[in-house]
Amino acid sequence: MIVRTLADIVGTERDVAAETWSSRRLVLADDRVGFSLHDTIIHPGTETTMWYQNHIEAVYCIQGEGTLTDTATGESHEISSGSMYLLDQHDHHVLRAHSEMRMICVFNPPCTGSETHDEQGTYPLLVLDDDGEVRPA
Ligand code: 9YT
Repeated sequence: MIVRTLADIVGTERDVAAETWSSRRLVLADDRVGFSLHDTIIHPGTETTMWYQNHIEAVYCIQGEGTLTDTATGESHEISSGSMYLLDQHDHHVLRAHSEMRMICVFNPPCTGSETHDEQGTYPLLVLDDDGEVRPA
């Protein structure tokens, strides 16, 4: 059994900041359970374009309000505490945060730790080898 608190993560290398968000990574690939679990803050007034071409992500909002747009269809959804969205089709999407949003995010395959979006809003597909080294899949 592994027990961690958010306080254990904040300020460590598992606390990854980008321009529009901060992701506190509670479970990562090196835990070897097949998914990663992130407690993510989306900064208010920001717009983030994302496209997880290599991952499936479930996002559960527990704080704040924003608008999620599926770029392919143009369909928008209002997201607030209690809303979940599952990017089961590697959906290209935009999240506009009207207030500070706090999201619980699950990635499969798991993130290895330091992933941030490339210019397309994609995370690279990285794996841990048997020696615990991170390498491209
Ligand atoms: C909601 C969302 O996808 N934000 C981007 C950060 C990502 N979820 C992460 O790595 O925690």
